[in-house]
Amino acid sequence: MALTYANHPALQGPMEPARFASQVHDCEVVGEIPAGLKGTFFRVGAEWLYPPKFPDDSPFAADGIASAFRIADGSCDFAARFVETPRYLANKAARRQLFGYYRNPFTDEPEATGISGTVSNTNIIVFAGRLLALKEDALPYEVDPATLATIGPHDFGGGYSAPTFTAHPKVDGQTGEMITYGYEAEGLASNAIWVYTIAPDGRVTSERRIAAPYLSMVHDIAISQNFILIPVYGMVSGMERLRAGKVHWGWDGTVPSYIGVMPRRGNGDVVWVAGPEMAMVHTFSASDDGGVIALIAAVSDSNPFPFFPDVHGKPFDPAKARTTIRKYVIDLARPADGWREEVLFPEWAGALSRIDERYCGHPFRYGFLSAAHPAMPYDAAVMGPRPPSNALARFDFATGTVEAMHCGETLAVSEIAFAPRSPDAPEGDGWVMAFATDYTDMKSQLVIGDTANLAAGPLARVKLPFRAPGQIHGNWVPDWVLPV
Ligand code: V55
Ligand code: FE
Repeated sequence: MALTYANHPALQGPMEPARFASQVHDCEVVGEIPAGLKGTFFRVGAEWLYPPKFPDDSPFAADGIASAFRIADGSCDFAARFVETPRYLANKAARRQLFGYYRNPFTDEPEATGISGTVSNTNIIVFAGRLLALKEDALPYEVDPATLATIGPHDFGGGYSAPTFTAHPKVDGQTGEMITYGYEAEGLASNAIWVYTIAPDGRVTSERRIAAPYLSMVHDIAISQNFILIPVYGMVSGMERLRAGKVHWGWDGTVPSYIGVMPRRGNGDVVWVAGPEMAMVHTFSASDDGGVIALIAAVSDSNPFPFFPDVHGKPFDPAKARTTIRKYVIDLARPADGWREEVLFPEWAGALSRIDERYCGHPFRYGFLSAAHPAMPYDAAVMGPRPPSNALARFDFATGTVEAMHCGETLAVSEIAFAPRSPDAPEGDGWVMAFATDYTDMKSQLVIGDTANLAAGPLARVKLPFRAPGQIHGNWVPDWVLPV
């Protein structure tokens, strides 16, 4: 069958796959990249090398493509390259899509039997000197930071024994220790979560095997000084729905949500605190004081993903998918009381929550979000009727105030990244950046601003001469972690 996107309504216009690897030496810069900004912005996104077998499949099943903006001395080089997973290589050789619905091997073509269907498209991090592209249904894929060439799956020298690894591991900002986990750790549709600590040199130092109240998407966790917080909510699956040939997840608004509270140290049990319907896909961070935990997260009232349909047939509700910044307080003396929820900045909508990572696992003051706000204008004739994320905002949780940089009326802005001004700069002081695509000329750029004056607008726009691959998550890696 000829390769075409015509019968894929979700892959038109700005969503049309940009399937090429690319390299741009010395990008055009409008404005000035700050002289002190030195490092690499690594990002990873999802691009269909071959269109999905099913036009209604989840975009989360598209192939991973890693990219890098390398910044030093006021200039920037760019490169992008597919992560060469077994699935990517098999499809490339067959010149067609061999895999079926997102994380449902029962829907794969016979030629895909025995080949991993993972796509390494969700996050990309540097840890213990290695660049790792992450997808929560498999091990990390190691990528060469200089060339973006794929090296292969990474299991921390055999110390990491779960078959799956989250896209959102947490690294303690003071000790450098990683707290990470894999869910569906005992096979497809299992409710097993295996939790690990990994030393800064990459040695696995502990493994604990727990069971979730039910199988759900455990996309992100949070850590405080003393606890690991594990959100479980109605994004559910099971062998029955997989055998029935459906996309991996469905939304069930009738099951309780939980936040699992697990001690970081020792062998204490996880306490599952229950609450009403919600989807806590991403967290900012958490802190604890005297057994009272405060967790801040980006949360929606119900299903945030239209491509994972309701299991009871309820229509998707965009209002209930709106994601806002919320605080959850749990008193461990009274876990049966559940949690107290507070919406902190109700006018700001955004799902990709970030902090100054140097404060991960410790009391923190600032959150960062690429977000939409009624006072941030956009050109509806170009962008469509839904307010796009077009502002980069820093939220002060101590004072309840927010500072924001408007990026442009015709820009769709991806996740924010924060770059500290120096290794020991005060919390939240430095630069923000985000990948964006301008819908007027369909070309991409990296927008850079200074936290000292976000309202002044971007300091620099690093311009690409094409629309670069989309992004799920990205991370700024300063030159003091990985030399440019
Ligand atoms: C998410 C993204 C994924 C995935 C599961 O944003 C959850 C949440 C890009 O892939 O596979
Ligand atoms: Fe994520």
